[in-house]
Amino acid sequence: MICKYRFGTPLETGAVVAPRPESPLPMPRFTVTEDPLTLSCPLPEGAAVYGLGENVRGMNKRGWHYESQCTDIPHHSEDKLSLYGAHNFFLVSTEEEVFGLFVDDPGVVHFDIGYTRSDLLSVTVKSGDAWVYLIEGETEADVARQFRGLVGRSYIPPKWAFGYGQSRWGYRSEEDIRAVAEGYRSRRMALDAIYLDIDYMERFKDFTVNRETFPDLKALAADLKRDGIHLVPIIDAGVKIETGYDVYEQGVEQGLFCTDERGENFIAAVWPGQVHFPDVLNPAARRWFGRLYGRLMEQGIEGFWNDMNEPAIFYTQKNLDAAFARVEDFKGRNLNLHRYWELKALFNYLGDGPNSYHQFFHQMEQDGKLLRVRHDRVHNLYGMNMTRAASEAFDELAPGKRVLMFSRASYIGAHRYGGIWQGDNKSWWSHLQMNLQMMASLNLVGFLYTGADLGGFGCDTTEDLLLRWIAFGIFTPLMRNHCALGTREQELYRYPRWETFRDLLSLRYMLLPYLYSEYMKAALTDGLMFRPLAFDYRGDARAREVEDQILLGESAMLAPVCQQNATGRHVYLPEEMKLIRLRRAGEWTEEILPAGDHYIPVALDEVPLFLRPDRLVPIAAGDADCVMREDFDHLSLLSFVRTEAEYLLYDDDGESRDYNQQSHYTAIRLNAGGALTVAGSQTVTLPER
Ligand code: MIG
Repeated sequence: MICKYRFGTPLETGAVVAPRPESPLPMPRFTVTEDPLTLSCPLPEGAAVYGLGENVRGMNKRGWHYESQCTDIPHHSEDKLSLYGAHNFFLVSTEEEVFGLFVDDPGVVHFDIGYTRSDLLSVTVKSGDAWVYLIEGETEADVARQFRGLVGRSYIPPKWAFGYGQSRWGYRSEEDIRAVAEGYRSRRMALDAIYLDIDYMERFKDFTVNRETFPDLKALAADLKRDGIHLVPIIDAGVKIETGYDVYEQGVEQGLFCTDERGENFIAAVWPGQVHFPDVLNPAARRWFGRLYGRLMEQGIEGFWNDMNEPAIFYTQKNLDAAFARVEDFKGRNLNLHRYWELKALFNYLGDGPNSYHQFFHQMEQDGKLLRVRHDRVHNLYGMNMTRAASEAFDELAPGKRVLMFSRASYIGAHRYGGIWQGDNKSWWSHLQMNLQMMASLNLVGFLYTGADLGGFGCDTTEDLLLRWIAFGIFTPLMRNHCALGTREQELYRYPRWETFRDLLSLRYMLLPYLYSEYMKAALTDGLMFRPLAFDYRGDARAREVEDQILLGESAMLAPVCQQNATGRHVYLPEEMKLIRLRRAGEWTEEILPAGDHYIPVALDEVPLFLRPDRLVPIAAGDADCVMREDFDHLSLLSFVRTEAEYLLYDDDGESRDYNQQSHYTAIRLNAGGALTVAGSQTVTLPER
């Protein structure tokens, strides 16, 4: 059951797609206080709190506080309150009951989850205006499903986007890109995408291509595509101010940029230097900006990633001018420490944050009319609307087709338009575990197409960390290895154990029938592909505490090694399971383990997969070098059958949006005696062993 409550004068954010009547009754469960608007409820001992999407710390969010304020933040340490997304949905789960709360307001919202007082949860809405939805249900999955019914179906990418992708900030030219393709292909290592970071552009100008370094993008894209590799360029939020640059000139002429307090186009600086921000909260600007993606699509591009759309701001012109004006006061003076710190701070807060968000304005659509709103009031909607602009344009530019799109910043609702990646993590072991934890939290708020920069973005990676991270990454829908300019090279073929990497990649392609089925079923039925153990084993107090294992789809549990130098790990099994040690496509060993605690040795070239009783995992041969060349018609099974297991397999052409066809499903049934029945278009046989 969902009840909707109004506080103050809420804005229409576009998060909700299934409108509901406002409840005439006061809100139960929560105590409401004003100035600032705060909703509080007791947290009983043993209650866990899940959700809040992209944030640091565990899947159970209890014991810290968080703030929805989309931020370009390259240090994902435990002291952080916000990352790039604003995902104001959580659920409180006790042994007796589950309820969820969605706070729909695009300004700063603060969540104190047992931080100030361990037995109290409180949500503070800075603006005082919000639509609040209270969702009650039987189980976590049930509350999550109701929530997704409210906010709409999750984005579905093309099937090739489930393949492996290589990225690096620092690929400077066509030669660099061809060398990466060659690095993988010459060793017969699978690869479906190479990402273009900002260096492909001409002076960081959106929708341009540097003709010196990429003389013929169209030919390059076509060549790579013949080899099963898609080129995926980045698009940044800021539009370079440069006379003669048509995107800039069109935006100015048509009045489609954000403005400052005097109504002039607002000037900030990001990679291109001075920029204007397209006012994507205005439908006309969205239409204009979205259509520009077509320029790259005409050159054979079928996927994009949207960056810097919190929006990230290095400085605003106003803040920079003010800092320079004040710096004179310090010149030639004998500065005491206090004054010295003041001087240093002068140039520290010129961009991201409250020092700039009040300096610009949008023409936001509200009830069919345009309303001038100051940015800080609607900050968390910017990234979503940039991605929405692209997504709405794709409907026209590539009708009926799927286009790969994922974003850095997001708000709830953005999960309909694209996926998100988990931002600038580091090559730290703790961030491998955070990748796992965020999969669960992000699924809960609707983002199914997600993954982290495998191997870590910042810092230098190591071969063993990369091996362990890829061993987990083969399960995440977005499987992309990405790293920062200046860090150690991270392409898998460069490492002494490249053959092990090749084998790990083959496992991804082998598992695709399962991963794709689970993704599509989760998207089409508002389900959760990744879940904490506690969701499926509700009565199990131990399961509630597990933060480094995760359920993947209906059949599998994952327990990756996340520790340096470890040759294995402790694993908790809530019930009897079959441990499958995967080595490469077609090669694995099996062992049945009783419920309880185990220490499992895991070599660097192994991937442990735990199969639940009476469950199946359909697999392909895994011998192709890209999704397009994998045979999905002739499948086999990983199975753990005590009595009988059934599995509903989903497959489709991977490109069109024609999802609701009965013919996409194949029903597989296997009993303990080994009798297999298959109804549908795929051929499934039992593996020879
Ligand atoms: O200020 O485009 O998160 O993935 O490589 C850094 C360069 C800008 C941040 C993104 C990262 C990307 C980088 N970008």
